[in-house]
Amino acid sequence: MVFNALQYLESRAVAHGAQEQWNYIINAIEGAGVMKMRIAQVTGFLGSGKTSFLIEVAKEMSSRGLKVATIVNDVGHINVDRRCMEVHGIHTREISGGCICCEVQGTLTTTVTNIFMSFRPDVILVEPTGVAIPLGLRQAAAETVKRMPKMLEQSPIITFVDALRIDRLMDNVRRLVETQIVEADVVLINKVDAVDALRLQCVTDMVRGINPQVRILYGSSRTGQGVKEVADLMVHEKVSGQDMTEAEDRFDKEYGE
Ligand SMILES: Nc1nc2c(ncn2[C@@H]2O[C@H](COP(=O)(O)OP(=O)(O)O)[C@@H](O)[C@H]2O)c(=O)[nH]1
Ligand SMILES: [Mg+2]
Repeated sequence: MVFNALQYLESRAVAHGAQEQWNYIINAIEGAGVMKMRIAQVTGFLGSGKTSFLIEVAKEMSSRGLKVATIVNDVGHINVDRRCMEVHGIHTREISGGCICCEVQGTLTTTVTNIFMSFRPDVILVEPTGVAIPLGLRQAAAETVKRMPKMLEQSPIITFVDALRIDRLMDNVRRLVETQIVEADVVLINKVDAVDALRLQCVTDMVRGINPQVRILYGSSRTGQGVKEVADLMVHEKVSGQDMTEAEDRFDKEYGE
């Protein structure tokens, strides 16, 4: 509703040659602290604890008076994640038929726009399939933001690393796990309740070996560790603007013909 009205007013302003005045008004609204809706995406292999953690993050945000919605994306048939989220009273939409980081990138824009129009949350949490890579997610969200730049903003992309299973994953799907870590804005080493200090150090070293600069957080949906930090980061920080060209070149080199 608000968006429709703003879009209409902008078109009228442009038609009357008043774009400059319009920009002034919009800047004033933004300056007054009206928060843009956040698109906050995570990635990480199936089972790394994304859904469990996002439920806690959504609860934390709600307790701060923020309105939260989620988008879950599944290539499979029955979306368990959607049910999990809805059981906790979280407004959830589903994207199926492929991964939003590649095959159905455009669907993200439509889904985000629909949620924005109907529910107007402060934050949309996006859980893609376990094989999504940050570059594709960043591109998909960038396309969406481009449609409504005054209304939307992209939060940093968080890659979940399962402290319990990372070794096994490195044996079986090394390239995917490495790409998810290399392209992340932030890595969340998850399920720290279930590992000891030595193990945690090993996992941290492994992540650092793959991406020496990346910011690392530690999390557990069981103890609540990291939940507040992640909520803060999703609400207040912007996507790092990692050089997409560099990532795209690397992608072409690794996956191209
Ligand atoms: N020990 C432990 N197990 C967790 C934690 N979070 C999730 N799990 C378990 O990991 C499994 C996968 O969790 P889920 O949230 O569905 O992962 P997703 O596939 O990444 O969404 C489930 O069996 C959860 O109970 C955690 O913080 N600690
Ligand atoms: Mg899940």
